[in-house]
Amino acid sequence: MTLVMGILNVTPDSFSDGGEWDTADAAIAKGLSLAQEGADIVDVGGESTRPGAERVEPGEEVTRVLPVIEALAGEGVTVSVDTMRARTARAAVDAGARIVNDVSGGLADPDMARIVAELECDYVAMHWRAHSTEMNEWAHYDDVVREVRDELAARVGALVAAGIAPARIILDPGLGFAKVGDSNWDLLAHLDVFEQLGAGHRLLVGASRKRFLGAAIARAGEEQGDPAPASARDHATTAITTMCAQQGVWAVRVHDARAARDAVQVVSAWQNARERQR
Ligand code: PMM
Repeated sequence: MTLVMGILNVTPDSFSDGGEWDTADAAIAKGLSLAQEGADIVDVGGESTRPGAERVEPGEEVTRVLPVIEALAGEGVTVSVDTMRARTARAAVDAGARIVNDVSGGLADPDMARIVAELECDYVAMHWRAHSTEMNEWAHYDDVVREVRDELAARVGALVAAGIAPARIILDPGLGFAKVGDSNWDLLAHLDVFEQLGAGHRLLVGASRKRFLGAAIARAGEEQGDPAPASARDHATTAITTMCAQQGVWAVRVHDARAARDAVQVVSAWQNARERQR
């Protein structure tokens, strides 16, 4: 069954939930409620990656996430840390995180692959081309599916060469990261291409509340202006979760854990009925 990764951004500026959980106590309470609502994993991040975001000081990033990770792991929650920095990854795993979720797939920090190999934890390698301040300048593709596949394959090669076990690597097409408009739909419509990459890597999809969903559900007349705001994109997100679960995606990264959990269970009930008929 597809796992639900609940998003916990301990940042003042994330694009859709920034500023809500920027004290440790509020973030811990939110993390526990995500788990209670059905998140199998809680993804704790201390650095916003929304388009245009500036980087956070490394010390500040660790200060934001560490107490939250320690407390959630102490309560038995499976925690991933959303970071591009090897130093943060190491501190987080020492504090109880079990998965390193690196939106740069190891490109932002030359030490990341080696440290993750040493930590022997699971590692999400997302497709990435550039930091948030310039990523939209890198959003041109002749064939987005082929290029993202090839670039992810190159990352897998480098990660495995650095000593990370292939079974530890989870791949993510990186929706919204150096991708605009239909590129995101092209990737979603061809997820099978990524499943076929190398040694049967698990797949993670992060579509929650992203801009391309807002554009897809915009009502007549809104297309030219602001697409549906982030807060109005949860039903669209759940539709994506349903499609991902149907395709056997390993996990979806979402803000609304309960809705995702419901969708995953509905797909599972449907698939079980199919099996019974065989
Ligand atoms: N998206 C965001 C942050 N981290 N991690 C992975 N693996 N995949 C994603 O798509 C992803 C991510 C940006 O969204 P947010 O600001 O709502 O956290």
